[in-house]
Amino acid sequence: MKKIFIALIILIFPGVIVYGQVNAPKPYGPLPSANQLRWQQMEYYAFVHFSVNTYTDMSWGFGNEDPNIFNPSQLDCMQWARICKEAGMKGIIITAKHHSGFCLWPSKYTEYSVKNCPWKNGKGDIVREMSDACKAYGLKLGIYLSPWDRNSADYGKPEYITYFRNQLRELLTNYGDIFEIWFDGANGGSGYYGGANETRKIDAKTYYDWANTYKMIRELQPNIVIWNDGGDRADLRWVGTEAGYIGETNWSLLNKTGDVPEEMLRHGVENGNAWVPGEVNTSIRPEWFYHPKEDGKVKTLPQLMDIYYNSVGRNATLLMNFPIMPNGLINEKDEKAALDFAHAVKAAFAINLAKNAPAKATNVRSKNAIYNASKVTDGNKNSYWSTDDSIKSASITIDFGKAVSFNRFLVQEYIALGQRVKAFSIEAWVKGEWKLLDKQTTIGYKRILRFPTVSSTKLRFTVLDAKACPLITNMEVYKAPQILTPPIIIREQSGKVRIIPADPESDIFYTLDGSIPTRNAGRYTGLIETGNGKAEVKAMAYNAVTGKSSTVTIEHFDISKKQWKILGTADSNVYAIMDGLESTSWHQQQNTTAPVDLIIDLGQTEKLAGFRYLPDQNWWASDIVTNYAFYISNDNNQWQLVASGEFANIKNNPLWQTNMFKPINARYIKLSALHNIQNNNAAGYAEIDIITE
Ligand code: FUL
Repeated sequence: MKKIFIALIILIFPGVIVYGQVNAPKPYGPLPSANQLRWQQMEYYAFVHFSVNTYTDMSWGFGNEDPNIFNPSQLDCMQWARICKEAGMKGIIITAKHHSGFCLWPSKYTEYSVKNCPWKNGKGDIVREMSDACKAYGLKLGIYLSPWDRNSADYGKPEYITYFRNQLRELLTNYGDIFEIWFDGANGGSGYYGGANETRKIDAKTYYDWANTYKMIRELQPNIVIWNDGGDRADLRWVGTEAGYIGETNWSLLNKTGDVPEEMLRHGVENGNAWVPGEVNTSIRPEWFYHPKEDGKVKTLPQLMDIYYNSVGRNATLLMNFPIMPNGLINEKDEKAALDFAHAVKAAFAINLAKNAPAKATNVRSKNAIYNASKVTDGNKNSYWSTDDSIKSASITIDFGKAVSFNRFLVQEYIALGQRVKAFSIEAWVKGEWKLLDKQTTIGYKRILRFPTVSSTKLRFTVLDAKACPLITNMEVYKAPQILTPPIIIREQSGKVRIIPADPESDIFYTLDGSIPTRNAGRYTGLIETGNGKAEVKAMAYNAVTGKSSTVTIEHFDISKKQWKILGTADSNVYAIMDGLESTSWHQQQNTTAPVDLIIDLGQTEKLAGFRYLPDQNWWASDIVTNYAFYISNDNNQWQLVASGEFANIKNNPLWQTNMFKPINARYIKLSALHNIQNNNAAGYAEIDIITE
């Protein structure tokens, strides 16, 4: 009886029973583990870097830092967790031990930890406080335990591996669930090593015996994912850069064994035999640890948005670092940047124009409704559109029912059954034909495309090529507001003014008469002639669609440098110091002993009242002048000293230095570099300027 009933059902509803159950797509290639899937869905989480080197302004501790310097007066892990939560992050990875070897928890196995520092009289435990704060804010906790330990006397010997595992056991046993463990690849260099003060080299491939360490980790924390740069293949991969992006083509695959050159870190390996997805790690400032000189270098909103699209939007997760200040808090500028970023992401993805929109596909697996096109707009992460096994190229058309404007497209594969799509395109129906908006390669867990705003009634998504029948679980369409960041205004040596917009889609309006620019002001279309005199330029970005304007950028420029000549060098690169661009610099040859002179012929006599110096703006910049003498002349022969002194705090804060003096007529100027930060005979400059009366 039962058999007859089933046969009847099959006859009446062939799609549902025969194909729906029997003909489900098979997994293809390596698959993510449940832990990797859960991790990927976190999308965005934080790093916090804090150690003894926070107090010495160093990137890496040497291992000999006195624990007495570690004394945060306001340490508050709740503040860190609150900011991360408000910023939309899902977890925090803390540097329980960085390369210095100093432990933020009172490890039983070393004296080099919080138990021997003044903070809380040695009774504190930052990992505990972090764990409690994460619980309070519903965040997951991750641990960074540096395999390289520049404090340990045993580093390099087998005993160290026991020590390392003992520490791991403490961290993975006493602080609740740990979602990710982070093993940095840096190791085997100079260090304190218990007083040996030497260089120790290890064989990273064999020394740590990762296989047994991994076994222990998985026993202690079955839900963890392991990140390991340089060791045995773990669950996640580095992406080859700390600048905040992964390749546009991004396979979540590598090979189980073998070296992983940068190319593979960035793009994965199309036919790799292991699932090893990418994690984009970057810092909200240039460096990982806190340095006061970076207070003016917190990443801007447009930079952070680019990082988002180039990480989460390219099938990776985003691990964003907050350096903790010596007082134990996240700096307010970093907080503001992270919250502004979160608001901008929220605003970009506020209204999904494709939600529940009717969709049609050129092929549906076995013509079965459970795989049809509507599955990509139903908001259900467990349903997906798929094609017949033989079909590796097919389209879906989403019909908005009316003209809508959009500039973002989000698409997701059902990766539980493998990453499949090799190439795809999107088109908009414009004036009776399909207009190509973008053509890309991989999708994976999530891919987001940005393109200029288009108005259309329909969108067509086409899988152009796939490893096996595509499984697409989600598509979303948005109209993201423009990011109206104020433009940058520079004056080139020619005297012409250049305005650089933060967002190429916005219009720029400017004034030269001191008035506030409105959209009735001059529209910037290219270099602006401003003559040779002083100039005051005000500019703002304007969005014609929303009618919104950015704040106004105001720049006051002194006389143009058109006639200036730098004397005493044949190096054509020297004019980088008057090109208006802060990112370019010029460094004098080190073939003289200090003072190192920079002599400029202004081309005509000017009434000088001061000068300005901007040192090289690169993070590892050298040749920054700390002590100077400034001379003027009318004949390039007789020189008169008009100012001398020190550029206070220039090392920590390498900003524009301005020095005024009693106005005086002169045609030639000489900036004499007496000392630089590294105490040798070099002098470098990003920009030089004068102030006339
Ligand atoms: C790097 C380390 O050497 C840095 O200090 C930092 O911890 C970063 C996240 O990883 O390789």
